[in-house]
Amino acid sequence: FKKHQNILSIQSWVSYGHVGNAAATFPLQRMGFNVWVVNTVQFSNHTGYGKWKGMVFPSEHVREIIEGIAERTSLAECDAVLSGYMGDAGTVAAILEAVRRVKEANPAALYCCDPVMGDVGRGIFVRPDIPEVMKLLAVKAADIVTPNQFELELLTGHTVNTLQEVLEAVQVLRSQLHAEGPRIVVVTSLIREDAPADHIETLAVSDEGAWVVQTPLIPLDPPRNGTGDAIAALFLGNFLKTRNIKDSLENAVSALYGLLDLTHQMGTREIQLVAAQEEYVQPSRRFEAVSVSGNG
Ligand code: PXL
Repeated sequence: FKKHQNILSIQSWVSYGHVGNAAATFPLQRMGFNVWVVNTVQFSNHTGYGKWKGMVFPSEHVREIIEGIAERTSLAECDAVLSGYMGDAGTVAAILEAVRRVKEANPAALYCCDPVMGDVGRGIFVRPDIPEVMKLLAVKAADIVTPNQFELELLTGHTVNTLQEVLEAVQVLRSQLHAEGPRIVVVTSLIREDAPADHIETLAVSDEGAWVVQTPLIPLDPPRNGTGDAIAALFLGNFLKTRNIKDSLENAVSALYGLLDLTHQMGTREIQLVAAQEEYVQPSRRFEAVSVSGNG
């Protein structure tokens, strides 16, 4: 037997549809990970519908659940912490406390912060005090961050229209990450003026280099929520398995493409998270990452 790895995933929960933990947990489980799921909110559905029921959990609730986990098992068993949609700005402190405790018990554990704040076209969709704490606290503790293009601009204050500008903004962001970690930045939903217009890109940068994958733009109207949450989970899962940033990027992007292609074919408002399960382990179409440098 190879023992499974454990991921502590702290994000939103929705009952209907797939965003937050309801988008991240199943792909990770399908990949063979054990997920310790902690929910920051419980909503009926994602906020993209404009209406939802349910509540944001106070940060004490998040803290208490993590304390309960620590009473059952050693946090040394935790291989990574993944955070996403926070709900309440105070939740950041509870998450960082969890990251500190996990790393104390297991210094090799990674913290992957998906800085969920908004998207192009929709603007900021979290509480107005979240971006500040995300920038000042969460990102600084992170080993891996997975902003979309909008969030990269928000975190760095840089506008990014070209590959050169993206790489510059990524370096600014990387300099803010946890200094002892691998300092990986993954930029999702990247659309720049110096790339083919019918494609969308995902970029991954670490000390080892920078890689980009282009995938055909799938017409998703209305936009499908949860894709960012799914790719953050898929990247982290693949990185925990391979420790190779290029392979992880290719696997995660190929899996997400399969998921979105199926969703497009089925024509559903929600992503086809369950039906696409094979894509997470064996993507039907493989996309290759190419190495990029600062000069384009
Ligand atoms: O996909 C990000 C996200 C996560 N969680 C909740 C959301 C959204 C985006 O709409 O509403 C609850």
